[in-house]
Amino acid sequence: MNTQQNYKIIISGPVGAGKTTAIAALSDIVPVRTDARPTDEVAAAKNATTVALDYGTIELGAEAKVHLYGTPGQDRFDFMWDIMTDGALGLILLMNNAQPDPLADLRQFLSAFSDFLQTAPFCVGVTHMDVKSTPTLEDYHKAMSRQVRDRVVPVFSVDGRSRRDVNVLLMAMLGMIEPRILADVANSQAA
Ligand SMILES: Nc1nc2c(ncn2[C@@H]2O[C@H](COP(=O)(O)OP(=O)(O)O)[C@@H](O)[C@H]2O)c(=O)[nH]1
Ligand SMILES: [Mg+2]
Repeated sequence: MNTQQNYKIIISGPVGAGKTTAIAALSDIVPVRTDARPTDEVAAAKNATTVALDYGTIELGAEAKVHLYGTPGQDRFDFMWDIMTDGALGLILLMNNAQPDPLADLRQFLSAFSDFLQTAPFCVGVTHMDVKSTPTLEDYHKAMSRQVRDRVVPVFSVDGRSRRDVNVLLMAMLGMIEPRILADVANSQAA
């Protein structure tokens, strides 16, 4: 009998935030990517961007498996976000601090996912802080307090290329979904 728990988690955020990189850093399998050469305005910013989605999995001992789905960053794919959040347990938002107005980006993503976030837990990872140190994590907390009430949202500085950093984010997410799972992970790592 297969009693493995499956956790579907979504990673979203603007183009260039580090979603594809983060999933690749974490995934046990070769992540599925659908990067393609963009033909629009994004081409100026990046050579390859995710037009559909990224997918990776992480085994947590024998008991649990995380399925990570990265959304396409471009606005014109936002119809997919509703489809992707179906059955998802939580959302990780990656924000690129090197962008001109990352707090505005955050607000935009909070509105786009507002239905899902009414019930689902989420946390924020701020990437590219090595490139630009402001806004600070406190600025993110303040910016969110207007849109998100009655809950504390964890905000971390993460380098999307660092497995360790991204793992902290994932563990925070899992801890919000099901605190018990963190004890299981700790036990299986100690074994
Ligand atoms: N300097 C720096 N580069 C990063 C960081 N996180 C990701 N990157 C790089 O940013 C670029 C865009 O990342 P990508 O995963 O393609 O972003 P996506 O559009 O969200 O999927 C890649 O070259 C990454 O290696 C970070 O924290 N600092
Ligand atoms: Mg990508």
